[in-house]
Amino acid sequence: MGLLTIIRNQKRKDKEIRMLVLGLDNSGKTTIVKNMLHEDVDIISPTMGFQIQSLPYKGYTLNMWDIGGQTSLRAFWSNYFDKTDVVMWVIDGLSLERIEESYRELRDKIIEQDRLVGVYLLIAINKTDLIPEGDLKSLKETVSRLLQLEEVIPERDHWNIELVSGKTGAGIGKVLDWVISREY
Ligand SMILES: Nc1nc2c(ncn2[C@@H]2O[C@H](COP(=O)(O)OP(=O)(O)OP(=O)(O)O)[C@@H](O)[C@H]2O)c(=O)[nH]1
Ligand SMILES: [Mg+2]
Repeated sequence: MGLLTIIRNQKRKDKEIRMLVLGLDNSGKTTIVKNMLHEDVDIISPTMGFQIQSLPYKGYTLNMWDIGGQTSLRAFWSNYFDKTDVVMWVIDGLSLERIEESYRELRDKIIEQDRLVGVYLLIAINKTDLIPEGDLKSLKETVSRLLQLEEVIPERDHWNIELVSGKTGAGIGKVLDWVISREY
């Protein structure tokens, strides 16, 4: 290994990314985080406050703030905004009747917040293990159409939408790779 490579690797090792995991209650935030940590995803209860989990991933340290999504807890989300690099917004792909509520909260509490300007946004459509394979493409298109992120966040490299399953781990690697490949 050349000196330059060693220095470069060292720099990457130091790289810490702060990611807030947000979204409505029951969308699967904690399940996704536990899956990322290779922990048991079968015994999970609603998050009443928040939990910080650290994941070493491909030379980065991803500090994930898993925050409770129940209505009464949403007023406290802004307490965690400082120094955020990425927001992962989790949507329950099974309960599309709550997509309007999810979109409203995403817009009001995240996208329109001055303190989050410039932060990367990853939309994770979760619970895809319970959705027929043939419906996934149109589900992603429907969510994309509803959120219209290209209008509110013109920088195309600043947001992304992925289909995931916190239960099976499908799509989780793609999410992590996208997160670490942004410019910080
Ligand atoms: N089948 C399936 N169930 C899931 C998946 N992700 C989460 N669940 C279930 O959905 C429920 C809620 O999951 P949580 O991870 O607690 O959701 P949360 O977003 O952290 O909820 P709060 O902490 O209340 O905000 C649990 O019963 C999970 O087992 C998934 O990918 N597939
Ligand atoms: Mg939770």
